[in-house]
Amino acid sequence: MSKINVSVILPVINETFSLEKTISIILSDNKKDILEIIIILSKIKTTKNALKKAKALKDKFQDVIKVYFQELPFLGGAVQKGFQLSKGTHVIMMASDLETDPNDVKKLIDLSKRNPSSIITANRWIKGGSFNKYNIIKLYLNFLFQFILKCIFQTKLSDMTYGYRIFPSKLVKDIQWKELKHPFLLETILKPILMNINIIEIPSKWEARLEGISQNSFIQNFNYIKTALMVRFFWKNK
Ligand SMILES: Nc1nc2c(ncn2[C@@H]2O[C@H](COP(=O)(O)OP(=O)(O)OP(=O)(O)O)[C@@H](O)[C@H]2O)c(=O)[nH]1
Ligand SMILES: [Mg+2]
Repeated sequence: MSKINVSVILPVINETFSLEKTISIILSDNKKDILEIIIILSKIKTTKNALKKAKALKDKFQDVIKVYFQELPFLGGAVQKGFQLSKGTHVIMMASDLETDPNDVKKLIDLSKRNPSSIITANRWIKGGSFNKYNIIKLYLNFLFQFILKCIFQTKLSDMTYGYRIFPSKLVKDIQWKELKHPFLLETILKPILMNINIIEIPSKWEARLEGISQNSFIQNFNYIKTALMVRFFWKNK
């Protein structure tokens, strides 16, 4: 078992109690392993209430919570800022809207200790995983898209669009990222696949958010196809 310490990146737009619950579960389950929780806010889009909540949480957990504003726009821009700032040996990418179940952080960290150079990624499609209140059309399209990705990337992974994973920090700092919007979540697994990084899956239960709305419109989901094709056919690791 390796000694690791973890930076958790939490992008925030309109989450208040969801952000608080996410943090309280992460800290109560993993206090010893968490080096820092990096909250990334948008100066333009983050709501007043979410900003207030983030600041209050930072005051409450001064030794572990850090709050920053993103420079590049959108979700990809926010997470990329978190990657740059992270000081841990490993970094967790997840959401603050409770759609990425914070109870699974412990499993991600435990597996990462045993496999420190691997990526451990959450999967809603394998046994033990599920979708609760997911849009039915999106569910079918998601299944079909995972199948296409499996074929073109020659991989056994079956949930490449779910942005809930732990990475060795050095890996995410070394890769040059391109996407700024939601397809960034997909880019963070496709590039490591092409680099032959070992990737381990754990089942996870997706649950629709109870507050705020997603920043991803239905039509934007089709941009994931472009990302997949660009990475597969035009990306070269430096
Ligand atoms: N700082 C920051 N956070 C963001 C941005 N876009 C999304 N987020 C946060 O990132 C997390 C995931 O984004 P969502 O918009 O919920 O998208 P999603 O659930 O991954 O995507 P869908 O399942 O397609 O709705 C949420 O906690 C958002 O508040 C952004 O531009 N800046
Ligand atoms: Mg969400």
